[in-house]
Amino acid sequence: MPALRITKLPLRRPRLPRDMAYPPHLDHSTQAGPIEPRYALLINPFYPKDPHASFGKHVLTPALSLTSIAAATPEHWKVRYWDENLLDGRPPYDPLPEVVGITVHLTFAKRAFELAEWYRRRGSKVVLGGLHVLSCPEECAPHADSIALGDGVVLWPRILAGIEAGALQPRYSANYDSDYRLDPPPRRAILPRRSFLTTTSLIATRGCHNRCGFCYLATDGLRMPYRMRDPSQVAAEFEADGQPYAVFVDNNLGSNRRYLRALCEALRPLQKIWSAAVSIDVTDDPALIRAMAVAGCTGVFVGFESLADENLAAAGKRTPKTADYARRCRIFHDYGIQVNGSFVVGFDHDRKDVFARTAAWIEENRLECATFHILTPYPATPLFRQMESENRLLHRDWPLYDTAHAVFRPRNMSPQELEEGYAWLYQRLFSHASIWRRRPSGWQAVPAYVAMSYLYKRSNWLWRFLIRQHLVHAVWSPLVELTRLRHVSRRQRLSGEESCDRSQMNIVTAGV
Ligand code: B12
Ligand code: SF4
Repeated sequence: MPALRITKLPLRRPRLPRDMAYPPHLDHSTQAGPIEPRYALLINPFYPKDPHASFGKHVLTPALSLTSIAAATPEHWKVRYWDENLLDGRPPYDPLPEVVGITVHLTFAKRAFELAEWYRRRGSKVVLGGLHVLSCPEECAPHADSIALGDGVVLWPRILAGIEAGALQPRYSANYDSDYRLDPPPRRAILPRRSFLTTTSLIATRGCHNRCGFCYLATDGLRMPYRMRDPSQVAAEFEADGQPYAVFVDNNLGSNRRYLRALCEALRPLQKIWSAAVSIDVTDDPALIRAMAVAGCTGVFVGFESLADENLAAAGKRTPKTADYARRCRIFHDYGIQVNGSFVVGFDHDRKDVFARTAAWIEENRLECATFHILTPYPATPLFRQMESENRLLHRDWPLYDTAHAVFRPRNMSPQELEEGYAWLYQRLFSHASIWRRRPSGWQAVPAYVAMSYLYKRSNWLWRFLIRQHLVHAVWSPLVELTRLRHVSRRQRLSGEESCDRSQMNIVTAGV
């Protein structure tokens, strides 16, 4: 492993443009229009962007929360989607919607509450739903006319019926144990297509076979049994959205291998490409990795979390030994699938050398992309309770629980050292030297790899402009289409016994 020292790069604090740091102003003197009955406005609130990471990450693919509840909206309701992160200004208010549905995560809960107050004062009914409402209902309830705990696809029609009848309840709850196959396909037609690399966020499964103590799936009160949609439904949705590239937002598409194999069979005839999050144990079965590649998988987002077995054991993650991770990455690479590794820093067994060791490992194994997170105890998870009982939480300032800030006292370094190490990791991995070190082995693939890397990792100044001008899709399109064409032309070879080089995949593998 190359000897990388954290001091090799001078730490820079990148500039964060104002509209990436703060939400649009909500003027309290603004006169709103009249209330339009049976009009529902669905809002994804603004959250500040991490200047160390790529701004492009936030416009790869939309979350499915709002399009899923839009699909469950009765036909006599008009639905509009508004994502504040697309930098188009504040959400619309003329006419005023009869109901405003807001999705809430802890990092943007404060903004969600501000929006809720603004609309409620003017007479709209406000409904809050999403992960943070489930983990902190008592905190959210005072800010809404109604809160939705759990599956919005089940709850939203009930909520709208309550509004129509003038009998809206303050709280609605639903488990996630409905038959997933009966859910309508998310309503992607309400999305602004020019604003995302692809609007085809797909979800095939719900839940995960693991229960890591730091994961949101371990939240108290969240019961998410493993559920699957029919592979043919998923393929039909992919086809219907008309985009060449899809991103699976499943927690772990590899949780059930038999299912993944069937899904690959259904996706294969589409001649399209896709990426997905999987856990590394999926490589137990190399034939399945080949099936994924043949079905159009160009990239996987892998939650390695840590390169130390002790950390993974303490978090309760069932996973192969970390010493075997490199071999397993090669299996993806051998089938032309690029790897975006997700790493968490700040575990109890992490010392100050964790940053340099992680960077060296990523470079040695030529991971095309990597995403870093500071360990973050999400409220109502086992990790949160542990930190609380050990008196290690520094505060409960939720906007800083964004995995870019140290919100607890780490065991073997100071919070400041943890934040600096995290910043260093991004700086290192986004550096010219590191991008070059991780280039694909086949020279034909290098120009497109370099183009992708520079666009994604070194162009934050450009991303702001592209987002504001609605040029995100246009800029990615040629790279996506080139990747798809190369991939399709190589499938013949992929479906044979031999593996292939890494030269056909060049678009970034989306992941959080
Ligand atoms: C797509 C995605 C993204 C996208 C888009 C994010 C966005 N806000 O628009 C991108 C890549 C930009 C992204 C970025 C980040 N993400 Co993200 N992301 C996801 C992912 C993979 C899928 C979300 C999704 O579509 N789920 C499927 C939908 C259908 O489920 P749902 O959102 O829960 O919605 C259902 C219910 O909650 C409810 N509901 C939701 N909203 C509403 C609203 C109303 C009115 C009603 C009635 C019901 C309702 O109904 C829906 C249907 O049942 C999830 C993991 C996952 N699989 O959920 C992580 C996840 C949400 N992300 C997470 C994180 C940490 C981040 C980042 C902070 C990471 C980082 N440091 O960069 C950033 C920043 C974003 C932020 N501040 O929130 C965490 C959140 C943890 C937590 N407890 O808050 C998750 C859970 C991943 C994880 N395993 O830890 N992310
Ligand atoms: S493997 Fe990933 S999705 Fe599954 S519980 Fe662990 S962190 Fe969550």
